[in-house]
Amino acid sequence: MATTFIILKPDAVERGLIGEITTRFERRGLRFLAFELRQLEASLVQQHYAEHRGKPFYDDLVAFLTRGPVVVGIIEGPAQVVEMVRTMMGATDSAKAAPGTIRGDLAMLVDENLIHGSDSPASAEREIGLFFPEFRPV
Ligand code: DAT
Ligand code: MG
Repeated sequence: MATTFIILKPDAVERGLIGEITTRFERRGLRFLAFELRQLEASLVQQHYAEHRGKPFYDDLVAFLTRGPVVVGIIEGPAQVVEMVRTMMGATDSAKAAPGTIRGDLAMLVDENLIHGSDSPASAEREIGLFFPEFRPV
């Protein structure tokens, strides 16, 4: 088994899509090990998205992630769970995301794209450490 990290972004919470998105993961057979509604501090979002610092969309990205509550979660699944969750999310630009994916079914913008999911096992470990410093896999 392996774990990955997700954020249901403020647009998902505002639009009442927490249940819809969560259900997709649960119906797939994946399991939440942590699931929490939180208002994020800009400093934490900046650390989380450090790889994008300096890009034209960076400031708007941080403002977006802090404009309202998000859900942060840890998902457990098979060894490929990081990739499974990324596939279920769809392409970053929701307008190009395939039907059947979360972004392809429920969103149409590149910035307000509903969900973050770790992009590699190393990112998952780093992000779980940032958002759930107390978490220890059992
Ligand atoms: P992903 O969230 O699919 O991992 P990413 O890590 O490349 O995508 O970018 C992080 C977030 O930044 C993304 O979910 C939305 C925003 N973003 C990325 N590219 C963007 C762009 N060209 N214009 C506006 N926002 C963008
Ligand atoms: Mg990313």
